[in-house]
Amino acid sequence: MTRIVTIGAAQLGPIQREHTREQVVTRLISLLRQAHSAGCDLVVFPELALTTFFPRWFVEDISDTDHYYETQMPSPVTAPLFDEAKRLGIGFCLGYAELTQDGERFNTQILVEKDGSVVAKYRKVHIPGHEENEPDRAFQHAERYYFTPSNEGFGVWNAFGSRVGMMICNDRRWPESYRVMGLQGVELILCGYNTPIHYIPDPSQDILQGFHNALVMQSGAYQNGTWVVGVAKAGVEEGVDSLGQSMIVAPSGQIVAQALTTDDELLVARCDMDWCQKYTKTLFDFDRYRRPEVYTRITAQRGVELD
Ligand code: CDT
Repeated sequence: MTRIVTIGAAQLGPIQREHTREQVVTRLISLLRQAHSAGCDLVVFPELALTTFFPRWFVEDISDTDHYYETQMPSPVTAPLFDEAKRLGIGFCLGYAELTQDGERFNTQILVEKDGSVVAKYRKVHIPGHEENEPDRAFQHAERYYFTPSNEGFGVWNAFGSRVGMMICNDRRWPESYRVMGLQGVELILCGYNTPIHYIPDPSQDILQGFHNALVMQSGAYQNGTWVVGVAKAGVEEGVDSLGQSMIVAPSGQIVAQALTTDDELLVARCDMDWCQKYTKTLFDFDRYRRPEVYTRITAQRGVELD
């Protein structure tokens, strides 16, 4: 018997600064309904899916940006999304900026089951960019100012009849993210992203953004025998061109669906969770072949040591 989860990767086009949450939630519900019509069990939305990518601006007083953060989930404005998903019997994964009651700020993603219950919350571990204002840049990437890196790590949960994990954007570039979940038997990794095509510290990478996006998710999938669903917020947002190329990657590392536009677009794939075992029980049988005793540097040190 096969375990099929039909997954919709719900790429979003740009969200401009003047767009309201209500307008955005209407777009999310439209994609949700398309996914339901296509027979999806689960819809995956991007990182920071409710607002424009606000870390591209620096403000002196961070509390001036509180309106970009959610203090509860569901909130009154996102409740229609939760209600419609429950009515349709479809699950979803949603990225948003979270402001806790203790005043902590996280880049967060939640997983909601078909019955409307929140299965899991993941907070971004690898926070890229810079902490300080860098006024000479064409645009900021001040995620390290706006978000605390989570110490909660990468969990894996039983949901949708499979083992599901989450990561957010820059996490997908780090092999450790996938492997920590691989070691918990992950079968499906859900990842939202916002990736500006212009990489200011080294513009020679601009032309490679699409290649690197595919490279990391395809290798992470293959090396851990897992499905990976990468979903972009794409297109020109507030003058910044962001990568689309949302994709669904099989445990073989093959891309089975890929976005063709940089707009709101749904891609759908029937994902057989039993395909994972073709890799995790053979070439990547961790129990048989891994050598953790010689990998101790991975957790013992952060940067490069020459001695
Ligand atoms: N959102 C996010 O993590 N974006 C980064 C951009 C590169 S670092 C400035 C990414 O890894 O795609």
